[in-house]
Amino acid sequence: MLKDPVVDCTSSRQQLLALAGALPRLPRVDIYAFLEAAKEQADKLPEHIGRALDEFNVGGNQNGYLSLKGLPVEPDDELPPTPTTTPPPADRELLNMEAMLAIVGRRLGLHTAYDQGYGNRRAREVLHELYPTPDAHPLSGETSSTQLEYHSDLYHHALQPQYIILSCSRGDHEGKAATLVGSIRNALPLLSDEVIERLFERKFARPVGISHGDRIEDSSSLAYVKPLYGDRDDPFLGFDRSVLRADEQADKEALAELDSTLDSVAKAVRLGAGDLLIIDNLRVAHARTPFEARWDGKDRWLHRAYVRTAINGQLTGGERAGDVVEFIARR
Ligand SMILES: O=C(O)CCC(=O)C(=O)O
Ligand SMILES: [Fe+2]
Repeated sequence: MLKDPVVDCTSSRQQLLALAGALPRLPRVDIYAFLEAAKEQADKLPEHIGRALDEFNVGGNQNGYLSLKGLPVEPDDELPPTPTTTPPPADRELLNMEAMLAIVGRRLGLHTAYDQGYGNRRAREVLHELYPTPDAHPLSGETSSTQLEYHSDLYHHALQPQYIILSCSRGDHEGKAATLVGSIRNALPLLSDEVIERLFERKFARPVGISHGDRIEDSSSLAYVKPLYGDRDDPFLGFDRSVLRADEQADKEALAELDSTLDSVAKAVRLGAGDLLIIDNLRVAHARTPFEARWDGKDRWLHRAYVRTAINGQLTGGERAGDVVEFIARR
């Protein structure tokens, strides 16, 4: 039976605040120490939350995400204005939803920063911020008025992280922004055998210099990805509607069918203040619908981190939460 992928945390508010209160106040000053402290608190999570995370961590679920609601976000007037530049200053005090991102992530695995292959400084941070900007690159999470198309994060990296965690300090004003999660477990039965075969066998070029949140578009360096890989009956997925290159007509059609099928099965998650979303980045592609930014200091504000687990060769021993992984192109 399909379990409801939503965990209501409202009743655990005080306990969660106590866990957050035990973390260092300045997370960015010593990220290793911060995430080590988060690990200690992760072991003390309220039972029903810890159990839901542990179960999800064993083999995921059908829809490819788990959402936590009712986490102890600050009252809106106690939050700083939504940022307009990143990364935040190293002396910015810990926010409750950053604490939740850290503690939940440490229950699941190791927070990790990724060099994306072209010197993007922001990518080397472990704790990311997502907020709309007026002149956002069309493929970046800083967009607002346009749809952010289906993609997996860092699928061109050989050590692609299993989880993307998004936690929300502020939702968008109108509650319109939806994160769409299209699970390969739901899409696979709807794809033709011929398309599945092609998506397993063909390698598609992915220019390394194009990334969400970066403006450098050097296409001289390429990674190669198979959109489906692993277990034929329960495959992993690595996909980007906007960026993967196909020359042959049949390849283009296979990618288009994958895209529309993921969209047809996608679930919409609207992140509001106090919500946290764990995306199984190896089994889904995600997108975000357009919304209206007002640039009034109260725009949508998410915190994000990537988490590695022992799945699919991501860890070989000796890794720590807080590491920065150098770029290794998928081939
Ligand atoms: O804003 C969202 O809900 C998702 C953003 C995203 O997918 C990204 O930044 O890569
Ligand atoms: Fe993304």
